[in-house]
Amino acid sequence: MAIRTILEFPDPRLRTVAEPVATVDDDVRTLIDDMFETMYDASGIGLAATQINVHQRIVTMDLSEENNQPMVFINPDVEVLDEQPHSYQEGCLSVPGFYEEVTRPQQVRIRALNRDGEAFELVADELLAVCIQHEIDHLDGKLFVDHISPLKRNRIRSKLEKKHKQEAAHR
Ligand code: QAP
Ligand code: CO
Repeated sequence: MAIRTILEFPDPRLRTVAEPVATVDDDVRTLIDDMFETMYDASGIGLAATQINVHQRIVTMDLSEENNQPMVFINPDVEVLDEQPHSYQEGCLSVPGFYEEVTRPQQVRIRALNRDGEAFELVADELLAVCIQHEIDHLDGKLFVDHISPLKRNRIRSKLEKKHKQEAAHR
């Protein structure tokens, strides 16, 4: 297993649209293990493969307090079941240190493959509904900052660019 580097906004590679996984094989399962290790190491609750610069449609998630309920979604898709707008203060491992209210549909049905390549579906609301929509956005090259005002987004971009310059200078 390995911890991979997480890309940070405004890295243009985060704008790549990921390809569906054709076969769930051992290479895919190794990638999933690396995603969990990277996500837990960074204290995240959700990670899309896009964020580690792998452009395949894979999401890892663990919404439990104890970090003992790993969930994986391969080629995930959602169908909106309840359009009712629901707001949540979102964050992102690719936008570290920034949190903003994002409004999304309240309830969705998720269809995906598990790590054995078997199809499953489940109805999601609350944090799971927020998180899967946020992660599928990553697979489509989108970020939660695309859902907020351009003014707020540009402020976040400047602050992260400044941080990246400082990190580069100290290396
Ligand atoms: C996506 O985000 C999400 O800024 C997962 O300094 C977030 O795991 C879905 C994190 C909120 C729904 C609601 C962010 C860790 C983790 C940071 C994350 C940070 C350290 C974000
Ligand atoms: Co994110």
